[in-house]
Amino acid sequence: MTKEKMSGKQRVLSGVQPSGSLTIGNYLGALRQWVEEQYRYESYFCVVDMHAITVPHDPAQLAEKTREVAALYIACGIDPDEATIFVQSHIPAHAELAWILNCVTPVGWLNRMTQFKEKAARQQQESVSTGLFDYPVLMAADILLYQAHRVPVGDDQRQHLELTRDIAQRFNHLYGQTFVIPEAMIRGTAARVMGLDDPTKKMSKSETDSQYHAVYLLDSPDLARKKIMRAKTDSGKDIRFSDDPERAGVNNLLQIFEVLSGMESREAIEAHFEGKGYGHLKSEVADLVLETLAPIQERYRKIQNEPGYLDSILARGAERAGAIAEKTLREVQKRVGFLPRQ
Ligand code: ATP
Ligand code: LTN
Repeated sequence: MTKEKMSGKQRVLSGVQPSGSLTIGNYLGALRQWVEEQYRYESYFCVVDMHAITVPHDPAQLAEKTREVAALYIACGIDPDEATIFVQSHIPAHAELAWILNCVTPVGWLNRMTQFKEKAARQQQESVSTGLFDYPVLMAADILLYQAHRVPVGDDQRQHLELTRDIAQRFNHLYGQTFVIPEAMIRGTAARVMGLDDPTKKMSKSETDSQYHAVYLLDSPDLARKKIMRAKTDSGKDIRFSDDPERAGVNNLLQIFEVLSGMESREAIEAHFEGKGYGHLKSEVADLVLETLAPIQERYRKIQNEPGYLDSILARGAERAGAIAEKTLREVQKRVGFLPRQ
């Protein structure tokens, strides 16, 4: 009997690219939800190294970053006895399913993807890879292989999740009911944490132009505080939630505060800051961020100091994930009419 049938739980799958060091944006938008929901669902969390090579990368660093991201999943609170943690490239079925899904995905659908346009615009036109264009199909394969019902991600992944649903529906329509149609799980607050240096841009781990752009989960307390104290705000004084682009910096800090403080209402938060200045807001946000990072960093160090621990988790994860992925892939191959190997 499969684990799902035994547990009767729906499945969750999500992933992060090992394309840099994890930021508080990754934590607030994605990982925190994973941790909170891990016992309610049968959870699969992968480190998507195949996605990380869709833009120029440093091969000397990729394996190390892959281990760092996996260790941070555990350090942030993912329970490796409960959830399955694995590396995408360890499971060949991801690439194999992506190929088959490519053949049911109209190019027009991919042409609409805004993340591709943004990422492609940052590179020399001639060097933009086919892999970057095809990134969302690989992501669909990641999700559909595990028949995931729910996908906890940040707001920037909304469009990719819609595409995944469209691909699954099209496949089911063409070849018969095969895939679960997954739903995105996106938080209302801090689902899009903005850059501290430029609150009009999403905070992102691969952004390296300014050293004050992002707080990384492994930043020292001094550095993290310094970055927050320097966060770009406006020339106003009021500390209020707002959609005004001019006030995006303060709004960003307030959203981080809202999530980390656990205060029940926005009115209460605004009342808490009544009559206080931006410096005060920043300093309270910094306190909360440091309180959040301390236990994560402590657990991370413990994992680093235990030789073989992480590798054993990833080996076990590949075993469990591989079994489920293989089963879905066989079914898909049968449905599209491939001759089974004897
Ligand atoms: P890259 O800079 O390499 O594109 P990234 O920092 O945007 O990376 P991803 O690996 O693409 O991170 O995303 C991992 C998860 O973190 C996704 O669920 C994504 O939606 C979420 N996420 C990324 N950035 C933010 C952010 N600024 N705010 C909230 N969630 C985020
Ligand atoms: N594209 C995602 C990373 C990702 C992912 C996934 C997220 C790749 N495969 C499957 C959820 C489920 C991003 O965050 N940029």
